[in-house]
Amino acid sequence: MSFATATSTATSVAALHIDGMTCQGCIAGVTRALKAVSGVAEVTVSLDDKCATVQYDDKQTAPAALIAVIEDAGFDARLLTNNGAVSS
Ligand SMILES: [Cu+2]
Repeated sequence: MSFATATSTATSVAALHIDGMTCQGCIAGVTRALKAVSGVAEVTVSLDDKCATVQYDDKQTAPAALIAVIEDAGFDARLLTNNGAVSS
């Protein structure tokens, strides 16, 4: 049995503010950490905006888990928006 397409179905998008990124290496580390989360389909990290945009399957993961892996990678993260809604 083979699974040719392992791509997740992105149902949601979260924007995260990330503090502590200083260079391309940091971006690579954050991107790698986020892409390792099962359910994450697409990751865009901006050093200038201190922001990550993550498309994910909300049946497999959640913004809290995304924040946790970023913090595990050594950065501070908080949720800005989820599915376009500004978090309180
Ligand atoms: Cu760096």
